[in-house]
Amino acid sequence: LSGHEHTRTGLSQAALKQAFIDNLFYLQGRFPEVATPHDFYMAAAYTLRDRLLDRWVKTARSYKHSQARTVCYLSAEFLLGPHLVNNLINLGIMDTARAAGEELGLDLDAIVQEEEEPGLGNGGLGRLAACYLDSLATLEIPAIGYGIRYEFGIFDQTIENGWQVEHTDAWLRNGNPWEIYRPKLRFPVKFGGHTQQYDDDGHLRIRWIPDLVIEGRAYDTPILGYGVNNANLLRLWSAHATQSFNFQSFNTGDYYGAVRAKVEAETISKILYPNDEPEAGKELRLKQQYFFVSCSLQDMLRLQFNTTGSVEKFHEKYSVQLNDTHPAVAVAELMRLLIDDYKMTWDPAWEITRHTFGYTNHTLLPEALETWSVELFGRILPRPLEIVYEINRCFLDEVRMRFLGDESRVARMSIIDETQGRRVRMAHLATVGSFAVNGVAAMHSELVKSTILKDFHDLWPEKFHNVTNGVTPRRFIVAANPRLATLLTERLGSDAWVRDLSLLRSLEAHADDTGLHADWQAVKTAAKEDLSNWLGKHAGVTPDPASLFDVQAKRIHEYKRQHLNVLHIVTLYQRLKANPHLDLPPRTFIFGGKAAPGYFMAKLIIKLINSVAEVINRDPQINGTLRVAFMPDFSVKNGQRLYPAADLSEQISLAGKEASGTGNMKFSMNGALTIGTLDGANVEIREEVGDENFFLFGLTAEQAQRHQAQGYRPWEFRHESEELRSALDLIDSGLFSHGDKELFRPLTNSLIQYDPFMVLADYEHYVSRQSEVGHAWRDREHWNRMSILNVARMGKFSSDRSIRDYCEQIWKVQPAPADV
Ligand code: 26Q
Repeated sequence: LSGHEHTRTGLSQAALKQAFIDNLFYLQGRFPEVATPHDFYMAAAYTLRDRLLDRWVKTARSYKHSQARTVCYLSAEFLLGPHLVNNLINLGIMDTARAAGEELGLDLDAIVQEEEEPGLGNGGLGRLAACYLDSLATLEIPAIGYGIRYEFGIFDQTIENGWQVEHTDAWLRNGNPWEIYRPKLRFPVKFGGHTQQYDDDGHLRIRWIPDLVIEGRAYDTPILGYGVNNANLLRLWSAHATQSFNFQSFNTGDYYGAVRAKVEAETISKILYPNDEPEAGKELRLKQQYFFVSCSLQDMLRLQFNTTGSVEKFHEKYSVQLNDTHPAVAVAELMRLLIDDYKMTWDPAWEITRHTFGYTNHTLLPEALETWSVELFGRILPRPLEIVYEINRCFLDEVRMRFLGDESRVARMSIIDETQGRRVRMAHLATVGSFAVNGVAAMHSELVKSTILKDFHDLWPEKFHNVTNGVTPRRFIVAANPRLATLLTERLGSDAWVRDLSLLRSLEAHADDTGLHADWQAVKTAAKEDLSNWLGKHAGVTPDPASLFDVQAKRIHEYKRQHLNVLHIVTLYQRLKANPHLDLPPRTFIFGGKAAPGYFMAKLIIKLINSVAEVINRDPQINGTLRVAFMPDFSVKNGQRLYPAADLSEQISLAGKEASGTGNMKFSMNGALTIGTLDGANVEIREEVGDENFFLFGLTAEQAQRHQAQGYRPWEFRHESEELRSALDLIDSGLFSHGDKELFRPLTNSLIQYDPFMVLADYEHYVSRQSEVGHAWRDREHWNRMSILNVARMGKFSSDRSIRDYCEQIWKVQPAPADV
């Protein structure tokens, strides 16, 4: 090791190798000869961690000195994906680490594969939070992510007999080298009980007497930016019984009571709810939300108080973003902390609060708007409920003043919905308590203003913004598709595109370069071979890499319309059976995605996909022209296998239902063409890549709405299309279910009678667009050109652009480079 280089911080091959061997010995207690793959992984992780900590400590010092304004991103989910590979990339030592490994006879890729990913999220919303952490650090923005350290993340999925089976995700079982436990950072959180007034030196104040106090403990994970020294903080809270509570019970002899209380307390951060829609009345979920919000706000207030001696300028120090309504109780909690703990009066507390929060909406589906019954809310959080009432009283006075005599508007806008029992509308609380509200794609933001929050837009038009989602190219190109990354860097003459994705635009000039075409196709084929081998081992299907890989990977939901995709597959199957000489290009249909464990229809869709796969894949007449594969356990890690290998990306939700989508961006960045509706960010992707490089189909949101309003009659579409009728009939015939004609009836019946997401209305257009996809695929040169242009024009969809938008439009924060 050269003199100035330190084993714990150096980035040279020699330093990495030395650190790795040291860590293997001193942390895992192993010589290389007897170490397991897991030991190697841990040694590598600790080697990286030391390097992160060095930057992290220095970043914290820089931020403190510069007194920088700080973004706090509050999210019930952070779907981080594996850390090791991302940290290697962001430190810029991928190649050095690989060489260091080779010196020791170790394969870095195998070590990377050992990592168990933290699956602390359901899907898009949680993954978005993780992309934003990466971009915040890369852009050198002082930021803290706050969330919950779930002991069990999203379940692992296997497929058994075609059905989804859920398994607990014990991601912490082998330890987590990326986090640091902060035993001194703990905050009490109250639950239940009642409130009482008391006289505090002539001031009338409220005291909350809880019947349970739980302690939140901090676990910190450093989040390093790409090619910079800034490392930000992700702080996740874990719930524990307070010591005093514990001893109290113990002293009175109630040992079992004490243990029960401990178990009850720890339940709060035990498990991530595996639904990506609210489930009604789940008390534990409300406790989780309040728990992490209260800890996070106490943490911020403490810091502010300790550094400035007051909390009066809290909103100047912090910009707090609410990732959907899950943390919206923060509006009431900040008021409570300012008034009850920091002894402020209502008006100044409200001034601070309404200048602190921004709220991001992620859904328009009415059934996915979060509400809590007043009864439950008040039982768990009596003091916050009083504050919600008071916020609402002041707010409704403002509405009445502005819209004289319009009591129906007052009822519509109230934070308390009185129409279906009394319920707290979390989106209204978030909107009233925030200085900015944004949707996650241009079209979605417009729909927010014209539908669910229309009344609020009438009142405060200037509050409403759009920030189109983005994804990090570090994970979704560099880590997921190293071959493509190498090719791009080679062709552009520099890797600057990794931090400025708009630079990919210069590829446009090479869109017809035959040399590039050959390399492009080789990169894609290699990724398809990798995926094919993986599917062979884990899905029992080994697709032909020469076939068109047609991929739909996302949570299983009726609005996302995986069943529309299935109807197309069944249609092709019938065409081929009727005409065995039909000249169809070979296609492999690949699905991936989890269903909420209680969502019957979604689980039936998984069963249908696997049942159709079973029949088609072993039909000798089909002879491999069509193949269907279900990738089990779609996760961040498995997504990284999928995106690089896709030729075609399925983004086929009913227009107006998908707020943004982010998978659409990940596929496109990796050279897949999109077949999609005018929904969410598809609209903007099509705008960027050009209509001629995008397979558009389907109703517009407006048309869909009009149809619904005029009385949509799905059965008419069934009558009018011979092919649609026979596809539905074939599913009902029992062919795919070993003769069981009833198995899929709930699905086909729902389609024919109600079809809430207008699958049948869009079927014909979808199928005909799919034929055009087939034709386009035959002209491989033209296809490659379209694929290159897709990648070249994806600059807008880097999460760096999204974060810049948030910084400028909403948070008003500036970069603060960390000095080393
Ligand atoms: C709420 C209350 C109780 C239980 C569960 C929930 C819950 C959990 C997760 C509600 C919603 C979610 C997740 C929603 C989500 O992932 N939405 C997606 O967000 C993406 C990022 O903005 C968008 O791209 C997708 O369009 C949107 O569906």
